[in-house]
Amino acid sequence: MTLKLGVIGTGAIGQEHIRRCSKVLQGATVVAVSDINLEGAKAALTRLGLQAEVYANGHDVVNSPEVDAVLVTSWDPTHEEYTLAAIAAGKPVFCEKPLALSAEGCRRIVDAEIKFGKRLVQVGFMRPYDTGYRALKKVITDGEIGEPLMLHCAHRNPTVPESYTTDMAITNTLIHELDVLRWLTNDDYKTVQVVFPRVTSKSHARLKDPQIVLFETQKGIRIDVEIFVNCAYGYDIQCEVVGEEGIAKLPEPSAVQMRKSAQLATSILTDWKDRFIDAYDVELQAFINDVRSGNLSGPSAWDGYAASVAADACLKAQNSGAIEQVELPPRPAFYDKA
Ligand code: NAD
Ligand code: NAI
Ligand code: ISE
Repeated sequence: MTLKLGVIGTGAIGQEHIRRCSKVLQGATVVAVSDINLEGAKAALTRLGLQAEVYANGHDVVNSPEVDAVLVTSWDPTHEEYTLAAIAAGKPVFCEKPLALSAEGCRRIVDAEIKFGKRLVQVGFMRPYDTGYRALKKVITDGEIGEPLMLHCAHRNPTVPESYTTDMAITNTLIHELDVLRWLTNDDYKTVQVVFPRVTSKSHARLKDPQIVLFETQKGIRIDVEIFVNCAYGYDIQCEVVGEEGIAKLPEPSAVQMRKSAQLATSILTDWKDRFIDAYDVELQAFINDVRSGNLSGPSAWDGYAASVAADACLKAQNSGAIEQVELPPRPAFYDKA
């Protein structure tokens, strides 16, 4: 039976996910959408050549009898409300990152899901589905570089809009590393400090850019992540793991190398949509398949919560300048893998 999806939020990634669920992936169809920008939602469907019910309110999407499962792709501050509504309706929900704007908000989702008694939530952390990150994890778990000691990472966007502020470097951008590095190292964060270098002239008054975030993990691994969202030159994700016996680096996206005009050049992508296009396909196909078979297995509400606990500590560290503790409670047995 085809899974009927309702999508809340038809902006950049909402449109991408509607396109892939309708035209690329198997086993699903989009039957309803909503956006506070109603005309934008209608225009998106027209552009994609699709027909679906358009609702003015996201709760109408959740509660429509036509909708089997929900995708939340609206702005970050709306995620908690719609995810809680989907759980209340007993419907599976794929929620884009962050699951909520605070650990407290994520905890409300975790508690609601446990009370419901069955996993309903998958968080849109797509990097664990990326072939490069998967290959890097295999090198580590196969013991090829020995125990990891240090990680050097960078998360660079060419530019961000004026609405993007200093805290969003953590809650909207670093949140990907907060999830994927836990997964990669099979470890949890212990402390964090945020350091602000000289601000780029390409930023604005409400955004300190770049930032350097320094972690110590429970096992004693040291991690540095550079977040630089006005780096100008491209969309660039770096991750280098220094182990006891060698170094493993996240592969670069494949690109043709050119010798031309006395230069050796390889182009760099400029958009997250292209950098992780395959990972988004794989994560959403996994969600569709898991909902149809009745058991969700992707990034869980607990993973969303764990990332947000670390994010809250990063926000505190941004303001204090001090080394802050990351205190993650033990994981409930409910989230143990079957
Ligand atoms: P966007 O600004 O293009 O889209 C946001 C949409 O939300 C807009 O269409 C806006 O009208 C709508 N919206 C805002 N408030 C609303 C409300 N109250 N009710 C209904 N609709 C509302 O942003 P985007 O780039 O598509 O990002 C959307 C979400 O996806 C964000 O949470 C972002 O963090 C996440 N995202 C994830 C990735 C990823 O790599 N996983 C990439 C991009 C964005
Ligand atoms: P966007 O701003 O392009 O789109 C968001 C859309 O949601 C807008 O159209 C907005 O009108 C709509 N929206 C906001 N509140 C809403 C509400 N209450 N009900 C219905 N619609 C609402 O943003 P973008 O880039 O598409 O990001 C959307 C979400 O996806 C964000 O949470 C973001 O963090 C996440 N995201 C994830 C990415 C990833 O790599 N996993 C990449 C980009 C975004
Ligand atoms: C965006 O929302 C994403 O999730 C992208 O993957 C990230 O690189 C970017 O910084 C965010 O704004």
